[in-house]
Amino acid sequence: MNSKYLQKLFILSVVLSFMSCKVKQQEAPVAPPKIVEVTTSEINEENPYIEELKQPGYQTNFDAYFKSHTPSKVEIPYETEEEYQARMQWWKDAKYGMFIHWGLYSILGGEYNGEVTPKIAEWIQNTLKIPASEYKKLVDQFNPTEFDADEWVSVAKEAGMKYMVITSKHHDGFALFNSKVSEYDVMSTPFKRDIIKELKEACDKQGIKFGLYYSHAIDWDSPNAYIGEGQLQDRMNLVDFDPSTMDRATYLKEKSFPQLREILTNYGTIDIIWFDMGKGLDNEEIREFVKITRELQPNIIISSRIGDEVGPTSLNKDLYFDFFTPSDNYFTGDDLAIPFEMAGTTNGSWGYRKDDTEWRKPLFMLNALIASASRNGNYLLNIGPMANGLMPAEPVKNLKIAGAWLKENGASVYGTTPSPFPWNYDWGYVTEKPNKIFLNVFTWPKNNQIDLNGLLTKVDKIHLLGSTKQVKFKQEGRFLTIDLTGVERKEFATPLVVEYKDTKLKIDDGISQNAENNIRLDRITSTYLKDIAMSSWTFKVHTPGTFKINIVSNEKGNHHKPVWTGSEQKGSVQVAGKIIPAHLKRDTEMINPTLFFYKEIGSYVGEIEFLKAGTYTLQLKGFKVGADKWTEGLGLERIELIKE
Ligand code: JFZ
Repeated sequence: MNSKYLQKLFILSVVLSFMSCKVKQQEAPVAPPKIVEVTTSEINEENPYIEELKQPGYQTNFDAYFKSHTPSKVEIPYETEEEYQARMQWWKDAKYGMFIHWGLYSILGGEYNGEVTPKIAEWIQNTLKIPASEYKKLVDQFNPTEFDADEWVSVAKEAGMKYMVITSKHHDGFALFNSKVSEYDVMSTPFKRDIIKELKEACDKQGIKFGLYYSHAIDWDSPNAYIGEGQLQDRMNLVDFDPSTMDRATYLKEKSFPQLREILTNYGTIDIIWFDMGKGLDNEEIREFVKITRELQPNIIISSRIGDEVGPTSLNKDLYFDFFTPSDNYFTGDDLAIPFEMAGTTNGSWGYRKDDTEWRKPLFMLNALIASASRNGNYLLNIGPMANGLMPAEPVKNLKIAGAWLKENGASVYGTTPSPFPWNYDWGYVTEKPNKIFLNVFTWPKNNQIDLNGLLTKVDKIHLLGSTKQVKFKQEGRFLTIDLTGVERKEFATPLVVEYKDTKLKIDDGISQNAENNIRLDRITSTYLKDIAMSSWTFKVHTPGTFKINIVSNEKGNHHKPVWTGSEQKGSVQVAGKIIPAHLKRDTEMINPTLFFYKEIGSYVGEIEFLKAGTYTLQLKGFKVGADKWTEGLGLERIELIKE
């Protein structure tokens, strides 16, 4: 799923670190894995962890769930599949949007009375347990005299973004729009200007689609915004209100539903409604939100966080949403039957945070965007403007740099469909348009050669996007190799256009060795049996030999405190009649170019010899795999078989 920066270096370092046994100073030297010879019948033995997996509380695997249960479209009773696709078309073509988190919390910038919040800035009221009566005093300070809607929209435009989604009301309950329903709104501030109205007009003027975030379930200003028991309690305002007397029906009736009506009535067409943190609402309540939304804005696009924010629980027959919102800042690369939108931050917070200057670079922005596009997803990149109405300068600069690349090379991103290949490549990402595929090369191959195994369609010509100069290539069977010698290399990514005359692209989707004889087994090409925690791949070997086995997995969890769960499970790799114990260690670490906060960990587990050409099956057994950052299990990316 990710372009592999330093891929070669990575492989080299795996090999070197293993050879020199210098994995980590603190740890004991690595003993060579014990390889057990078994007969074929033994390979299908019961998984040793099966009992553990049967324990109550074991979660359904997220990815397995999607692969087997996602219907081909979101089932909204009032429209056909074709109507759904037509309604989604602009959004699917757009690929890239600007998220804006702005509100009273922007005044605090992550600090209240000298105390710095340890969590995301817009949660400060909740995290630092600020009483509502105190927090509300910020209303008198909200006076963003520098705010200029046209300026914000032109930043989005220059960044190459096609839509904007802004917090009309976040969890604190404060509305950035003129609300008759609640006085806790922008009209009660010294500023007294309807920010939503101004932004909507500016977006219309500059041709940017306009969406609204609305915190429909959480509201720290309402004495009745009850969410639920257990961990969900933390999402409520327990400083001022007592959950035992909260009545959610009253909150919904008095604030959430009527405010939703306001924002969907008073500003003309709203293109997206970004509900968030809907976990805790029941199906009837969610249905009511859908009903109001569709009644007032029939063509609007609804986020999946109208229900449970990450999950499978809302994916039943009563689907209420149009696109899936995975966990923030996390890209799983799953090929879902419905499009997804990865929401990400430019630093570590959504709302403005003055102490966080670790800004995402243009390369990361482009990487996340194009990785998403190649797997049927959009990228909604956030910016948290300051209380004076200006956006922080550095992320704006970075957005514009990425935007300049898009201006020149955007044809390889906008309006494309996802990669036709089920697997990923080391050098970058594939997108498609009629009669052509685009290869965005992020990692320039050391040998100047691009491997595109799997393509059967006869290629007509290959050229750099925006140039007619032909690039040399060789096509033999399923192997297309492109010679990059002398090809102009662009900053960040170099988009190549592979053109063909066939109307339909022919792909050999069987996994095989690549042009360098290595084998790449991506998680997204695996068959995963969650009950026995087994991932398996079947692939062809045409050039036999000895291969090093390297398991690559991602850190996961909270982006401020990523964890790596690789060492928590024990299992084995079974391939070519051998069982190789797999006790994963942090042998190598590299930056995951798409995940930003989360490192990619390489674990060397041993080697395997394929004596002759043929079809083989590799099974990774004993590892629960949960690709999403909150699901339990290994954040498996891929297994690499590197030919010696
Ligand atoms: C939610 C909000 O609480 C947050 O303030 C921000 O608006 C963000 C866009 O959405 O936070 C979440 C919701 C879901 C996950 C993480 C943060 N998640 O599933 O990983």
